[in-house]
Amino acid sequence: MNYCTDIRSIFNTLGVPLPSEEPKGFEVFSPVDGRLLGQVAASSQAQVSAAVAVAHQRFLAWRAVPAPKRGELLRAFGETVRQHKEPLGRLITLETGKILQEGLGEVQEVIDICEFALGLSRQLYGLSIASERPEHKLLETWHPMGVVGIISAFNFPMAVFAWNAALALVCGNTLIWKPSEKAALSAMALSGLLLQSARNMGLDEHGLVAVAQGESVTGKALVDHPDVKLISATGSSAMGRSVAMACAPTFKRTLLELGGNNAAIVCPSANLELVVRGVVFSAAGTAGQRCTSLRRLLVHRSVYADLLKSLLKVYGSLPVGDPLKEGVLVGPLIDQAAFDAMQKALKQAKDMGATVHFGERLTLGDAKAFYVRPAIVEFDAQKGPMLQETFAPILYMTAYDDFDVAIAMNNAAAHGLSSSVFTQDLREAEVFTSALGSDCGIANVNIGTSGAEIGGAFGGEKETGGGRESGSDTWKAYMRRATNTVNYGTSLPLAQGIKFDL
Ligand code: UN1
Repeated sequence: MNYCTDIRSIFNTLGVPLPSEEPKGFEVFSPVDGRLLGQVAASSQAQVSAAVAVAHQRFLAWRAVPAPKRGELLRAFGETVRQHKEPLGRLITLETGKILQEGLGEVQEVIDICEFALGLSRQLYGLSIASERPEHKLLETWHPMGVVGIISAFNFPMAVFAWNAALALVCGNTLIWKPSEKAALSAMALSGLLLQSARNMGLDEHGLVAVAQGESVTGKALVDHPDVKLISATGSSAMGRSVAMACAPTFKRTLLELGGNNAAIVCPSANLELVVRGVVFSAAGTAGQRCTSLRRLLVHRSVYADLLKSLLKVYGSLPVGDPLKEGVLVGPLIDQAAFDAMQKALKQAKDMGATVHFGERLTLGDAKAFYVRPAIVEFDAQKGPMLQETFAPILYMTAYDDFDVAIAMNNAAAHGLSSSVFTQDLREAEVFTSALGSDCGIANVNIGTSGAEIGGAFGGEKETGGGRESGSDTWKAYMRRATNTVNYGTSLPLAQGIKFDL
């Protein structure tokens, strides 16, 4: 049996076939109870190469399809995903351990970006610019790039692919997707639905999207292939660095959305009830395994004790457990490595004199499932593990006295993804979101650091990689820009007034 019953029944409902023969690949386990979900065949380098060749051929035709027609594929795909929201959300939960509500929320992101891409398919516009020459027209036109390689992480196994795929397809590109080997089944399901949508519309689905399964060596085959024109990668900064270095010699385009060590500043005027809700969702939600998870809480000394008391009370009784069960708010960590990294950071903090609350393993279910009570760690200053991103539910807390110092502390992290300020003081809110404030790609006011909508550009600065995905004008990253100067006169005046008479 290659796949467990739950997985077979989900794929059955979706109408996506599972490979029938015994794949000799890697195993995918559920963090929920440690059980084997399935075995997936890893793609060889030759298979990746062959898939890129097919995707390149398909691109040559796809780029000629009018963008609003390409948009219809995203409309169909979005509708199919909407119909299957529940089993898809369940699959995400089984494979990543995030609670079902969050699994469903992730599927909603897929639906939302498809709708966004459909609208966008009629708005891929360029500029017309005043030419300095008589009877000349100066234009910007946007064109598809070719095969786009998408590398995604385990923690958002569907939404991150969809942000990239929806825009890249509407822009006229074709795709090869290298998902995390920990979330291989979500990738099979979602890519299967995309192909199914294309087929149902009477489109040739071959080459529109292919999945390259496996570990980083599979990703490398994709990154190194000369016919892959853009690599959009989501994951750790270490992974992003190796992608960037591999792409540098040929100047291959990259779009990097890497980690975050996100902070929130709590000011004296903040509504503490709202702070607690925002902080707990961002810090403990998804078991601290979002790139946008809140990791550092910088609290004005005047409200520190009150806030700590409320947070300890909530953390002490947070429902941790089976993520499919209603009422549970925190599921398991993805695997033992995540648990070990968390315990290592907590030990390091303790050794440095920090006060550690909670963070212990909870014995729920199988020995191979890693459930923890999210931790709160009090430091007297920002230091040690507080300045590292540990992909686990650890909330570091420290007090500040001066708002400008708090902003400097926010900006002292190596990453620059998300940040927020909780305040009722207009000046503090404005400063935080101004050039003098947060240096992150996301700077929020009176909400947590996680849970962004798809309509905005998503990504960040510094070791977060600089790329932007999802909404706003990020579609431009999936196209190449051409400047066109058209002479509709009968003479040849040169720019800058240069005389070059023959
Ligand atoms: C991620 O963790 O890689 O803003 C993406 C959020 C989600 C996406 C997170 N919409 O938290």
